[in-house]
Amino acid sequence: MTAPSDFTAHDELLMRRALDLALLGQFTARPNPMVGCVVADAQGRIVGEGWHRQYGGPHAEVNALAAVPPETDLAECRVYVTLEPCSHFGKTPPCADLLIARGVRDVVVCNADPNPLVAGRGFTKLREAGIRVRTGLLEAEGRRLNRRFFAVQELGRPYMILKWAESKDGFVAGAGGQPVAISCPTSRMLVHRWRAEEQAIMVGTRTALNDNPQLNVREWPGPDPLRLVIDRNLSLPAGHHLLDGSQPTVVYTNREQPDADNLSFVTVPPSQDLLPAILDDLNARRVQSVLVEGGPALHNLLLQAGLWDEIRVLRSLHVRIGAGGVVAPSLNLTGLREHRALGADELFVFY
Ligand code: AOF
Ligand code: ZN
Repeated sequence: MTAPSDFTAHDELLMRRALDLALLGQFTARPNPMVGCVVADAQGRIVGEGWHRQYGGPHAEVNALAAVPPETDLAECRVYVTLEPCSHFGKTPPCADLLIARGVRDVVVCNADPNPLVAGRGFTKLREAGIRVRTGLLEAEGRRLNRRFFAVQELGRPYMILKWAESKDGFVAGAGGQPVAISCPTSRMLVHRWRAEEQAIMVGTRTALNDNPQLNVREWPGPDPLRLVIDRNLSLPAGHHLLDGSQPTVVYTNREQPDADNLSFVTVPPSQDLLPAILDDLNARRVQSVLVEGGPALHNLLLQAGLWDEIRVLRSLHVRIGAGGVVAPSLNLTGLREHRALGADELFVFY
């Protein structure tokens, strides 16, 4: 990694632009990482930029270099790219080779690529060609942007986000699991945005039974997530939203049940641990992130297993449920990264 003092404010400004571009691939690049690239001339002016738009399509560097006017002398330019240029032949040829062939002499990067097919080889290729390569600019921002990709590459499982809404007095539902409207309309919209941002959304049996949730995205633009529900004994009644085939849904069960349209049943024998089996299945489906919407039994299970990366709690400022309600998971955590008012709620984010 390059010392932070080696980068100027101008470098940082241009790398922020590259990160902004990367985000434009949010829904289309996965399971590839989001990557942005900016080419600046000797005066530091942007002469070309691009991002990885589509899984299987050209990488950010290819698009950025294609946007540079042909008369530009790339040897005088600096290339800012948010991820280490790749060194392998995947669905596309190596970006490191392209940068070398086009005569680039100066490259700045946020993050090394954890993909074992690359993992430093991109840097080596560039340096062996005599290119100045510096890395680590806005490293934390780059990791946060691609936290789902990094989780899969480094932890071998999807990025897990636990989310719940709790009343002012710390309950998530009324007595016997009776659903209670806790969140304000602004929070509800935000939750739909969160659903669109993750590839899958998961609930446990009790929440599925009590709430009959649709787990789709209605209050925000964006794709519907894959729905995941744990239902060991196949207790969800026909006619339940999660079984309606309206969007792809996976049921994890101890029983055997044939798949139907948009509905697949994954049998996990009772002798087998459920969570590892679910993670294996999600890896096989190349799911990079899961928003776990409850209930507290599932949240507590994941908390105890250490299977979480981020926790988002919406706490009402006004709604009280009173003794007898379903108690919210208890958190004894450091790492509160965000705490703010959100309409009639407060949002707490831990990671
Ligand atoms: C880059 N620039 O914009 C991206 C990179 O199958 P492929 O050829 O698309 O390669 C996918 C892998 O390439 C992906 O897992 C990651 O390691 C890297 N992504 N690399 O130089 C890019 N998206
Ligand atoms: Zn590449």
